[in-house]
Amino acid sequence: MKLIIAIVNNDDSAVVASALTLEKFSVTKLSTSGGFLMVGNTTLLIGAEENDVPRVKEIINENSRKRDHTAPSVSSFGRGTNKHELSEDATVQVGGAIVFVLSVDSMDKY
Ligand code: 2BA
Repeated sequence: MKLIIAIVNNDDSAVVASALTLEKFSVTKLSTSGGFLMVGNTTLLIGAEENDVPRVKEIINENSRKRDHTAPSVSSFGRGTNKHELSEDATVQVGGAIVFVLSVDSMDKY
């Protein structure tokens, strides 16, 4: 069994999750934030059999768009919590999706 961790844009998360559940994959959505832009994104947890991993990745890829995002970046400039020090604008390409695949020893449901 594998655990797929997918970080997707908030605007894509409902479509990605729906597409996965339509094909009978189970999904857990977590509200998360990126450490660089400090804006919200969505992390999906998907437990799946190893032979289903390519299809899960395909669904995520088909439903995740790349976007340019311009925002004041905090952490990349090593600055802390003083808002007056924060902003130098950064434009970065975000996504489509960041996908990690981890091996899972077991999954139990009690
Ligand atoms: P953020 O950390 O907010 O990063 C947003 C985008 O900013 C990234 O898009 C990337 O284009 C850029 N970026 C991130 N860190 C950077 C840095 N140190 N210097 C310059 N540019 C940087 P994506 O690569 O598509 O990542 C989207 C989100 O996925 C990230 O949001 C973060 O939440 C997550 N992520 C990406 N790579 C990760 C990793 N290796 N480990 C954990 N989370 C990751």
